[in-house]
Amino acid sequence: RYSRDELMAAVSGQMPEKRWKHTLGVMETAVKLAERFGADPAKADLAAILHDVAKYWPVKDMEQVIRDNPELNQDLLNHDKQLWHSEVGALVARRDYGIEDPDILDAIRWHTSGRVGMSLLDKVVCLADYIEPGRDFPGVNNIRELAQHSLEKALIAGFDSTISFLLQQQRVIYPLTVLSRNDLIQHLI
Ligand code: DGI
Ligand code: FE
Ligand code: FE
Ligand code: FE
Repeated sequence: RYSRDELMAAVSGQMPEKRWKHTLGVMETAVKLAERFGADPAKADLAAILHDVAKYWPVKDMEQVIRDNPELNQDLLNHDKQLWHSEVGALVARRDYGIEDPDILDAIRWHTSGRVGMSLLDKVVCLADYIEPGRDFPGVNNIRELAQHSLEKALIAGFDSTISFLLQQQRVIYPLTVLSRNDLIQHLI
């Protein structure tokens, strides 16, 4: 059983200082968004601490975890390795760090691609990952402004920026990213 401090120490030891700084930014932002939009701030904090836990794992190790666990989306293996760390991270959070709360595990699992029918906590963590104070990409300030009043509109703008970037680079788009973005638009009121 890890305390929050032990969890932070264990996770920070698995990544370069720059990525840990990003994680601290996601924690701060996710808690604020949770308070603003009515998600559980304690769950947002824990999910943020762990969201990139597998980001620096060797590719072979991530691949093994995906192959050994048929409940993870095997289609990941046909797409960018950058997408693997979120589903792998959720498994690691449960297996190695004793996180059992399904809301927290889902928020970790879907923080990169989103999913169809994202929970409030999924949205908070995914958006915090886009707009934490250390992020600097074209359009990030517009997403930060949208996040003042609409979680969904901000997240759609986040996915749009990812998709536009991938299109511009003529890279493959992970279908679930598009499905998540469409689903958010279809549920806007
Ligand atoms: O782990 P982070 O860098 O904090 O952010 P993330 O978990 O959102 O990972 C985004 C990375 O995934 C980024 O390098 C772009 C890459 N990527 C490749 N194809 C796709 C993709 N991301 C999404 N959402 N959708 C894709 O199709
Ligand atoms: Fe990530
Ligand atoms: Fe993201
Ligand atoms: Fe991240």
